Amino acid sequence: MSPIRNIVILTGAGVSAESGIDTFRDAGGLWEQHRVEDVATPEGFARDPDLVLRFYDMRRAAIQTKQPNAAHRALARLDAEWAGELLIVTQNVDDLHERAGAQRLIHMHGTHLNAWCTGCDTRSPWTAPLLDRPPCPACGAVGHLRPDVVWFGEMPYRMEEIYHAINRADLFVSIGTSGAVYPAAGFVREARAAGARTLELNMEPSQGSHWFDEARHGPATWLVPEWVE
Ligand code: BV8
Repeated sequence: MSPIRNIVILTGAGVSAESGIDTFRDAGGLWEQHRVEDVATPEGFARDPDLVLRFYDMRRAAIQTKQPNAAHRALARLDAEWAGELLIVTQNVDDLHERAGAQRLIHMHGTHLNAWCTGCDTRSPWTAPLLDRPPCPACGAVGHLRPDVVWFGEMPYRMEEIYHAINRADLFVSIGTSGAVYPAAGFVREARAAGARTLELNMEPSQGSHWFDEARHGPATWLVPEWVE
């Protein structure tokens, strides 16, 4: 078995579940009678901006009250100590990976930490509600701020860097994701094609479980520290 030098780790909502942040599909993915696919889309935003801004204001406020858990901390420790290449690609918009100390991190679906002004195309650090249409800190325009998250039909961030890392990986680990959303759900196949070994750590088999060389099922706060040690 060739030595492991380069690692890519994909995380999803399951890695933050034990911090008290709701996942998308465990609770049936329903929120105020809307599925995340309906709310997290440009069409949904155009149709009912208040509903979408309220959805994100609620989640941003909830995230601010949560703490990283043992899984985030174990990944941050691995990131700090791993001498080879390592990249954590998270689908999550919470900032628990960085608050646990992770550095080599990409938020492919954006982050709740910023607001994006579609007027001047600037992303600004943001913690307040967007529902009452505050002015953009950069250009002062009102009514152009949206959450800096990637909705369905929008291009995820930094895909070139992600595929570059996957193509160099010796090990690909998927943690706490249902494998329901692409392109993230396809990364395991890219990793296999690049010759990487693949491992799934999840509460239950994901939709792509059969693509993994190995799968361990249970809570992330047990599986991840055990795997990192
Ligand atoms: C794009 C916004 C192209 C931010 C999100 C048909 C076939 C294939 C693809 C498509 C298709 N039709 C449409 C598409 C594309 C679409 C897609 O994949 N749709 C799906 C529904 C079929 N994808 C897109 O549109 C993407 N963009 O393709 O662009 C393009 C190309 C060129 C130019 C322009 C565009 C964009 C996708 C991003 C959408 N945005 N969120 C936010 O609000 O957060 S997606 C949303 O779901 C979240 O961001 C999250 O990242 C994502 C996946 O959810 P998970 O993280 O996996 O969470 P989930 O609840 O599903 O699962 C949790 C898991 O954890 C479970 O397995 C559970 O068992 C486990 N778990 C729970 N507790 C624990 C645990 N595990 C361990 N321990 C625990 N304690």
